[in-house]
Amino acid sequence: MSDTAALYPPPTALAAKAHVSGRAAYDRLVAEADADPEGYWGRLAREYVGWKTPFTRVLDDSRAPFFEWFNDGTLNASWNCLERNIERGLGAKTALIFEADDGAVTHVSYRQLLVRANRIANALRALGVKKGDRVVIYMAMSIDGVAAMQACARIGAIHSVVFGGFSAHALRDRIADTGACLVITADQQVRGGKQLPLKAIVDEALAQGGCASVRHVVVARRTGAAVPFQAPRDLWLNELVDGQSEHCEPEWVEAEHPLFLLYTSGSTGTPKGVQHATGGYLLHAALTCHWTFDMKADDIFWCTADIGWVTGHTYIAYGPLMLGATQIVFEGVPTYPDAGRFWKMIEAHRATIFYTAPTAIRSLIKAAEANEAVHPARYDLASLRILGSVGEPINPAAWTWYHQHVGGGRCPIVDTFWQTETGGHMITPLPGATDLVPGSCTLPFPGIAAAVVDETGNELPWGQGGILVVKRPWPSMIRTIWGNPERFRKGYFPEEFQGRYYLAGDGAIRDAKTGYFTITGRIDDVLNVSGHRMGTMEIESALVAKTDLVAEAAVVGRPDDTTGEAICAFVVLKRPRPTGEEAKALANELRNWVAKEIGPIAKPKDIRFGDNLPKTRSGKIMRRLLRSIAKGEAITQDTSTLENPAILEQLAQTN
Ligand code: 6R9
Repeated sequence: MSDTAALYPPPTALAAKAHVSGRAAYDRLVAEADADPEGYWGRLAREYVGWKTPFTRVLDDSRAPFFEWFNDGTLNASWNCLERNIERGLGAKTALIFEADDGAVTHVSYRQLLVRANRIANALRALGVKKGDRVVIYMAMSIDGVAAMQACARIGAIHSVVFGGFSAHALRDRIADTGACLVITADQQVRGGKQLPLKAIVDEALAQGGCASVRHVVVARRTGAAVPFQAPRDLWLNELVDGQSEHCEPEWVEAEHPLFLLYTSGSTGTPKGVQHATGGYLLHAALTCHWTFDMKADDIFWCTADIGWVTGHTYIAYGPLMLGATQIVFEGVPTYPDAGRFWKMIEAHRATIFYTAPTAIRSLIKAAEANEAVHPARYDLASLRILGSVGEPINPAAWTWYHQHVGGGRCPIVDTFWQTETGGHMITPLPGATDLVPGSCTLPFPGIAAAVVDETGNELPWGQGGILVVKRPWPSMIRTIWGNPERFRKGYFPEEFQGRYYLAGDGAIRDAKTGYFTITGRIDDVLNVSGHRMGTMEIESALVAKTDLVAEAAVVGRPDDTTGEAICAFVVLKRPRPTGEEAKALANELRNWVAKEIGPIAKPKDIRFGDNLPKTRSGKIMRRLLRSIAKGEAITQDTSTLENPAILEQLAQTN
C-alpha cells in the first residue's frame, strides 16, 4: 500500500444508520474487547443467541488449546434460526428466495422452513439418528439442502456437507472419516442447463468400501430421473417426510456440542474434518452478519457461495437465519444462460447486499469486456448498498471494477478475510465504520486479536511482513480436527509460538501508517528471490493490473541455483493463448510491466500462458500443482478435486 492509495470513506447516509456507526464506535468495541475479552463475548452471546440454559462461564481454557466457550449453557441451533424468529413475529417473512438453474423462483417463509426442517428431523429420528451421530449431506444448492442442515442441528446430529462437485473418491473418504450413519443426497443436480449425477456418485462412493457405518441413503427428488435404488438402504426423502408431524422438539445441546464437520485441505496430508461447536459458532455467525454486512430487517442478502463450503454454512445456512433475514439461494452458475446472470438476479430480487468471490468477479469482468450485453451497466443494480468479497485476496483492479460497475461507486466493499477454521470473519472492514483501501482487508473484527509476528512469535512493527496469528481464542474458532486432536494442536497452535497463538497459515503485512492488514498469501507461497521477500500475490496483482491484456495470473516459486528461488507466472490472457514468437513478445512485455509496477526484482523468470488455471471447484487456484509444473516435475498429487484437470497438461507443455 502506498501513500497515494485511494481511500474510500463510508458513505455518510449508510454510516449514520449502520449497526457500527463510525470509526469511533469501532474503536470503542475493540477497546471493550481488549479490556475484558470474556465480558465482551459474554455480553454479545446473551444478546445474539437464544439459550435454553443460560451459561455462567464464558471461556474455559483449562484444556488449551482445546478452548471451550459458554460450556455450561445449552441451546439448539435450529431453534435459534427458526422458532426464535417466529416468536419475534417473523413467521410469514420470506427466509429464502430460491432461484433454480432454469430461473424458477420459490419463496419460503420462516414458518415453511421450520415445517420442512421439522419433518426431515422427525424422519431422521424415526430412522434412529441420534444426538452426536454424523450425517453426510451431498446435495446441490437447494431448499432441502438448507432444511437438511437445519434438521440435523435440530436433533443434535453433526452434519458434514460435502460439495456436490466432489468425486466419488473424495466423498468416500469423507464419509469414512466421519463414520456417518446416513447420507442425504438428491437424484441429480442441475447446473448451467446440465443434469449431473448425485445419487449415482453416492452409490459409487459407498461401493468403494470403508463406509459400513452408513445404514441409509435418503434421496431428494430434483429432476425425477431414474436412478439406481437399493432397498432397504435407499429411501426417498419425500416418502419419509410425508407422514411426519410438523412439530419436532429440539434436542437441547451443550454449547460445545459439535454442530458440524467440514473438510478442508491442508498444505499436506489428507483433508481434515474441521469441527465447530454450536454456541460460539452461532454467536459469530449472527454477529458478523449484523456488523460486517450491517444486515437489517428489509435487506435482501445474497451470498453466492455453495453450502458445501464454509461460506455457505456461516453466510447462508446459519448467520442470515439467526438474524431473521431474507436471502437469495441460487442453484445455478454465474455464466448461465449468460454471464449477466448475477446482475439479472440482483435486479430481479432487489438484492441489497451481495457477497461473492474475486475469482467470480474476475471472470465476469472478462465476460463483460468481451460482450457488452452482460456488462453490469446494462442492469438496474440500484438496490445494492453493500458488496462483499471472500476466499482470496482481491486485487485492486478487480476491486475497483466491482466498486464502480457493480456498486455504482456508492457501495462499500467488505473484503472479508477468514477461513474454514475461524468459523466467520476475522479481518474485515465494517461498512459504516472503516475507510476502505482496495486490496486490504483492513482491520480485525472487534474482539479478534490478529497480529503479525516473526518465526519465533515476536510481534513485528507495522510495515514489516510476517506471519498472521491470532493471539486470543475467540468463540467460533475450530475446536479440533475430527479424530485427530494432535494434528489440530500441532498445525494450529505450533510449538514455535509456545502453543499460545493460533496460526492462520497466511502471511500478512500491516500498513506502516494505518495498521491496515494486507494478506500476502499462504505462508508457503512467500518467495525469497536473492534475499528479497515477496508475496506471490503482489506479483499476481501487478500482472492483473495490466487490464488490457491479463485476465488472471498465478505466481509460484521454483528453486533456482543463483537466486534461491525464481518467480514463475502462469497467465491467462484476455485474448487467445499465444504461442511461439507472439508468446515470447508478450512475456517480455509483461516482465517489463511487472518491473515497472513493483521493481526489477519482481520480474517473473518464467511466464507460461494457459487457457485457464487449475482450480478447485470452489475457485481457488491450486498453487501446489503450479509449483510442480514450474519445477518441471511430474504431478503426483491428488488432482481429484480439480475443476479442470486437463489444464495441467497444457501448462506443462507451454514453455
Ligand atoms: C472463507 C474461506 C481460507 C483461505 C485463507 C486465505 C484465503 C480467504 C480472503 C483470503 C485474502 C481474503 N482467503 N478470504 N485471502 N483475503 N478476504 O475462504 O475459507 O476456504 O478455508 O480458505 O483463503 O488464504 O487462509 P477457506
